[in-house]
Amino acid sequence: MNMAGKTSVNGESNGKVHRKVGLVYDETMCKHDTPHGEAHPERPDRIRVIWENLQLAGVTQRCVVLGGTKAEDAHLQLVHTKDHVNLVKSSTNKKDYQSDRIASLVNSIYLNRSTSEAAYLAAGSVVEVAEKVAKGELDSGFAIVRPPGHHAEADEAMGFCFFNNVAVAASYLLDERPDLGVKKILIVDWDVHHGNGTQKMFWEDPRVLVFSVHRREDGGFYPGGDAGSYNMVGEGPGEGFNINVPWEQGRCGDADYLAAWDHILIPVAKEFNPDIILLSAGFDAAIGDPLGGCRVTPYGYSVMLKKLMEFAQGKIVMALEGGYNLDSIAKSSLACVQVLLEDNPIQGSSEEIPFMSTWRVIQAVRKRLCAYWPSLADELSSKLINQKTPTPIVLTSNSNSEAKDNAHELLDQLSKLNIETHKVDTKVSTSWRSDLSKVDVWYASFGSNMWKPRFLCYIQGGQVEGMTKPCVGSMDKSPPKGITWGTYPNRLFFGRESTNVWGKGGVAFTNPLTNPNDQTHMCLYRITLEQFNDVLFQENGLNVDFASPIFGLTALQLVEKNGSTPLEADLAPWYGNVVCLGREGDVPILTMTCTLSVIEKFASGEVPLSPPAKAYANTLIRGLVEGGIFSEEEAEAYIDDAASKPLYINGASRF
Ligand code: X5A
Ligand code: ZN
Repeated sequence: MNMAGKTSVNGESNGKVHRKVGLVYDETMCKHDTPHGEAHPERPDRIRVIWENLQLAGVTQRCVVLGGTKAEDAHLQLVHTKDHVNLVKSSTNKKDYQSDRIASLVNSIYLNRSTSEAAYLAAGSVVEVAEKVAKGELDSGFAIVRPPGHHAEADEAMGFCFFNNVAVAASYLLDERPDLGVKKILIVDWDVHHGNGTQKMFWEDPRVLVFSVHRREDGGFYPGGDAGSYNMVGEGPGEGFNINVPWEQGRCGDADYLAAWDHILIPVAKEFNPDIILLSAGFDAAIGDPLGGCRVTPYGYSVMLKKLMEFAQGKIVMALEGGYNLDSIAKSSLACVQVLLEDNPIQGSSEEIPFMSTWRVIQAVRKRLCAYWPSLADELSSKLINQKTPTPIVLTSNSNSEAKDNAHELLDQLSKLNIETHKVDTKVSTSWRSDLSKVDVWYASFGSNMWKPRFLCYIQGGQVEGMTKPCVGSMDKSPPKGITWGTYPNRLFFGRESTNVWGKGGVAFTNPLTNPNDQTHMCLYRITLEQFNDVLFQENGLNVDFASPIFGLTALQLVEKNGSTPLEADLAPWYGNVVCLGREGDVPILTMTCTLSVIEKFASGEVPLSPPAKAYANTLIRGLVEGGIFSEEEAEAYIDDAASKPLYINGASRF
């Protein structure tokens, strides 16, 4: 990259005026960590890699670099209770950070003695940048902060968040700085998780339009429940000023996000006409993110941001929220800062088209909100929602074309990323089905599938008692060719908070690692490898019309050789690991459970262990009883035991 001739700070070079972009980075925020160095995705390196990548790309010299500023209690108390502020503040003096284990399991929070300082710095730094942008000292800015903020509620830390950094900054501008003339604020939250805290804080406030696009899956995705639904539009004077775009599935990418921009956010932003935009910029919808399971590319983020720069004279304050793939967050952040710096048209294209479910969500949101925002009232054209080829991305840009060299730099970098973004499920299914229909496997089930009528839902389609929705079934609806039972030296346990099919409560997993003291009873169904794929698709909440199998012949060979094979992580976030338990005749016995890295997360509490809900547990008990394995009492005791024992790894308890 050619830095010659470019001066720092609002520099003029080659006759071109850069925008003045502020960056906050403060190493002190890296000191917030797990109490004993346990692995956690919200880790110190997140902000380090973002910063280092910006330095490497030479963009920090062209920005105004600010150190962190601690928030004032009075400002935190604009959105938080006094008790909450004091609780976070006093956490510095705790003797035993491990004692917060219970809170951490329920709320996805950990603490150490630097947590309070980092949380004050994160909130204060966003306030500082927001103030400078509102004043006009900066055109825009990016606060590279942690811990994140958007899950934090008035009186509660949750989802790795302590203070709601963006909400504090918004309230500060509106309530403490009337002199700056900020009367209307648009908060855009593109973190993959719903910004529940921000939504609550401005629920009745028409001065703040809160827009959140997030993966929701009917409440099954964190933070869960109804809060992220598109029906949550605000109340009282704030009615219509809260907009949720809740994805029904993972794997959403550039095309899905840009469709939400073009058909919801941008028209509403035009009507609302904000004085400033605060961006809850989590990068956990990025491709490769271990928690998000979506596929937004740096290019996608840059286009989303560019489209926002048409409002509020480009006064945008970005604040980091989530984002857990270090490589993805570093690249996405750089792409965004380059957009903030350079008033260039962005070119590029995407091979993607939005999912059908994306159009369904967008239409539902438009319908729910069109009474408040007339530009949402028109029906979307059927040509658009049934498109088979991507729509070119068109940007209305107010920029001139002098800055070509910079545009080329950006494009150059983006093209080097070489990220695979095609969507497998939009294609017609092909010959893989007939190939895999010729191979038999034993599918070993240890959860609800032990009850035959429930398992048959995956083959023939349908819904049994306790299920909240039906399964579509396998393409090949022939019944299993055999049924038998086996007991394996693996640890059965229950985890995660809820599922699509069973609602609230944990579901069954088995540890892929064996231990002679453990026992999981399993019901084995002899089915074809094609059907096994359809079970895998359905277990992971995917459609069954994939162009390729999720577990093909090569994977089968691998699993027989290695004992287990992880599946493509963002396709199979739940049962992402196929394990070979042995053979019955010449037919391999396969089960599906989580990966070892998810086992670690269960053991560390990052992903919760939680007991099964009644309806789900009953299904397992029925399976065990009708299979002749246990009496009802024995089956209950077996389930209770699995649900209450702590999870050990390598013989050592992590708790
Ligand atoms: C800020 C953020 C995610 C919390 C996930 C908890 N939080 N399982 O991305
Ligand atoms: Zn997030």
